[in-house]
Amino acid sequence: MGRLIVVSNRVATPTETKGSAGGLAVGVFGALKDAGGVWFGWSGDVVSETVANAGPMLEQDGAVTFATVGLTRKDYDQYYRGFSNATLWPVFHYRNDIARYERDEYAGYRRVNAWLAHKLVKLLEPDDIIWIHDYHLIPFAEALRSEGVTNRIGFFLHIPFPAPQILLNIPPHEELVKSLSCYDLLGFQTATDQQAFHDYVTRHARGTVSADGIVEAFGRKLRTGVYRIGVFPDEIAEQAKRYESRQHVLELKQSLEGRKLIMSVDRLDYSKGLVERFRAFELLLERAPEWRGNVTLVQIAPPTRSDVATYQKIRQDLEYEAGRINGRYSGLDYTPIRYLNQQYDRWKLMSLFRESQIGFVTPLHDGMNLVAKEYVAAQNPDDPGVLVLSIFAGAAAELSGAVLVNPHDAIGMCEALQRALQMPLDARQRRHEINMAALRENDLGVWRDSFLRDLRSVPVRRSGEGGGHQ
Ligand code: ADQ
Repeated sequence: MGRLIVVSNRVATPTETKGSAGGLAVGVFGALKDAGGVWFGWSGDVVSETVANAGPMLEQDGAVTFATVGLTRKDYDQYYRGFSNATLWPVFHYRNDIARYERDEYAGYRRVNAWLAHKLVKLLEPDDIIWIHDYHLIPFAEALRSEGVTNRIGFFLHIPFPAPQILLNIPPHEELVKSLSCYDLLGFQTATDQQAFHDYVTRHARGTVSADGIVEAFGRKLRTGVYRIGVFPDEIAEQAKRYESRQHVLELKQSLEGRKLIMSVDRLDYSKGLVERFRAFELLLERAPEWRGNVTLVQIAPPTRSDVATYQKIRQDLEYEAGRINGRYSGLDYTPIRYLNQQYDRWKLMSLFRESQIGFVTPLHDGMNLVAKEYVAAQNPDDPGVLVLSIFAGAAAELSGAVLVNPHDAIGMCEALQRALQMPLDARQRRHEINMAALRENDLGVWRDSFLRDLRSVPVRRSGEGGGHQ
């Protein structure tokens, strides 16, 4: 079995993969440890051109090499802050209204992909398989192919793939899909995302799609599949239980004075539906006065990408909404919304989830949403909380025990909260069992292993076959 090469925009450090990191870093690292290999990507640092060109920096941990490079200010602005996060991210989350397109940023995006690929080539061995992650790196395989690399290369998209009409808003949409067709295997979070890609191929690229997901387009042939990312539910359950009587949980309990607790945890991102969520909670207090003073929403939302203008705006909007709602319904001893802009240790989050009666997860669009899965896994099976989940989270396709809501329907969300707050124990337990069974059937290991098995089974190219497997 050849080594595994993982490429992602950011590389978790060896320490992160062992401790507080989210499931993804742990899952990917597990595969790397098994096969041996390299995890390659951006270090997260902005550096001078000399330092950037001197990379990659190598750090060894057992059979895994962590290889990282810094980005220059220009590369960071064009590739990361620009095309990745001000064009691709909003459009792929159906927010054309706040997306921008700048030709020089797109050129920078392609240039950085080509530069990163060039850096990686030197670390490759002939029978390595290469797994590229996410929207920052769409042109990566094309860049590797143009350097003569014939290894198997797979790509997993962590975010939604938009319907063709939406994708057309990005002027070089065809080049992007052509770049995707240079992979041997394309993985999506849900069947809806895979279908959207197929629709683009048949309607806009004069390509064909067979029943087993094989796509032929741009003179290339590739495989597509659905690989739903998951968590390790039993590990989370164990962690949540182990930390349930720690100081932070006891303090929270004491401060709630018997009030019900609704928990929400997200990166501070406009795709997560935070403003709509606050308004639905406000509506609960407005329409059901018996809950005033008796239920608290804890929203944990650490800022991300804060140098992208649209992220500054969502932060201001939320601060305004939290202040307005708290001003309206607070008492001397009661604050309805506790809004915290902080990163928390994973184990702390899981134990807080276990303390709560509702997990309120309402993105407007989300590839999967691991918080929804973590919330379920962290519950006490003897007295589980209820997951109230947006139909626009990828996780909604699996978690049929959740109370599903449309985040654009404030009254519907308010009614769902009321229902969840009053749900009897036996109904909560039934829903929890259904959700846990779904998490166990499709855990993080299944996601990782099925993607890698499919990638390893792709026929090997002969040199000269740069384009796509035949
Ligand atoms: P994200 O948009 O980051 O991921 P999500 O799937 O919910 O969304 O993952 C967030 C992770 O960060 C979770 O593991 C969560 O516990 C952790 N986290 C969030 N807030 C935190 C905080 N305050 N402190 C500590 N940890 C925190 C992208 C896509 C998703 C897709 C994932 C994985 O947008 O749709 O599910 O990748 O593919």
